[in-house]
Amino acid sequence: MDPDYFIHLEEQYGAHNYHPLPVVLSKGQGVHVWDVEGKKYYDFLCGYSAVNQGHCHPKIVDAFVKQAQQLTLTSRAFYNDKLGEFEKYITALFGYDKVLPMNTGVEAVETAIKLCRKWAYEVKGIAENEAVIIVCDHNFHGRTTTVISFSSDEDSRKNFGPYLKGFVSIPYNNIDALQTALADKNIAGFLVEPVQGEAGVMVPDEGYLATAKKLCKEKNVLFIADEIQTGLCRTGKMLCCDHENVRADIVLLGKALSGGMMPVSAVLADDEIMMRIKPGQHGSTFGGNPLAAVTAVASLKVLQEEAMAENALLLGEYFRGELNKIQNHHLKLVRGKGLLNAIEIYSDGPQAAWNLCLEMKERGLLAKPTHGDKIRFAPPLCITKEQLKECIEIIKQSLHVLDK
Ligand code: IF1
Repeated sequence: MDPDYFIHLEEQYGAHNYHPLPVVLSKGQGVHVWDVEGKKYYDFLCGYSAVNQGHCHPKIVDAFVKQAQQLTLTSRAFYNDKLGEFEKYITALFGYDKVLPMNTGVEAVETAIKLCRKWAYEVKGIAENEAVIIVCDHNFHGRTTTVISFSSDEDSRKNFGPYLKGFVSIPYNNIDALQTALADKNIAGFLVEPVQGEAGVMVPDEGYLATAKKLCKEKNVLFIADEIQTGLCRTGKMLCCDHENVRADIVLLGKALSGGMMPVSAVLADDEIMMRIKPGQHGSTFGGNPLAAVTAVASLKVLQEEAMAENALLLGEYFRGELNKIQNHHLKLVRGKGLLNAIEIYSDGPQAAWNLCLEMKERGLLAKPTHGDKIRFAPPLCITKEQLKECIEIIKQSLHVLDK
């Protein structure tokens, strides 16, 4: 099939809210995707870390299909025979009293904001409507109007006002700035990405998360870890916070929680926080549906059965080591944690990174720039060392395109 036919359809009939790389995909399996002309690629974007387990993982697909033929949605007006099993499984796995199931990642973020505020008023005793949540500059937590209210990215927020109050933004990876912000008695929570993904895979200093959690505890402020992109083995541990043995007060999961099958997100917290929400005070039509519950359990089991965190840790170190050996004057730096990595290139504009991605596409590897001169590399966590070696060679050979 002619890829231009499909591109035209999206151009003609779809909102132009993305600028995709010119490739039309029709099949995915493991670390690979195929375009409509049958060309095979390594997927190094991986659904923005929603396909950690690999595309169409057979065990997840089987669980999904079996449940899809049984019962997909009951709403929470009734109980079903799959939600409780999922809730028991995930709370035991992560060590929290309760889970609140939602759908998209940003719904989990919104849920955490509501939980944090309710806890602030009803437990901490902050005056109603006065709660403030600390966020970090260059954050990405989703695209609802609440969440873009505290974005520092003009593209994400311009002309979407008026913006929601109750947030203060501080520099990321800056303990002094956090300590200063925590002096405000109305601070209810600190919402942070353990590694800033969209900002270009910004890895904080060793100890940042642990110190931040300690300072929050001292001030009775909730530490809210957005692990929607960094969680589920992506950075080499089940949760990125595990690298520093930090137990967040609220943990947000999404993306790979369903192995890329469907939107499934979850908010984990203990009873003191979670039980502040009473019946009828929060929810969503699809939140906690049996299809999502079954798919999430299968997705979490695959991550553990196939030791994907260990693989991400080892191969991430190998990947950064090999990229750092590449002698190319265009390559400014490599950074990352586990298999969440990015390169920064020297360039006089975003075109260079785009051209590099086009060249890698021609050579069989799909990746996309984030914020101009950075390219994120996040393959499925089932990738082998041999496959990664091949991909490193593709990246290395593609860099010449920057010489033009
Ligand atoms: C897009 C990237 C962006 C996230 C974190 C919450 C959410 C995300 C840490 C919201 C979503 C996605 C959104 C997608 C591109 C991608 C992304 F960093 F992963 F690359 F945008 F920054 N917290 N990230 O990363 O989850 O509601 O999307 O399920 O909007 O273009 P969502």
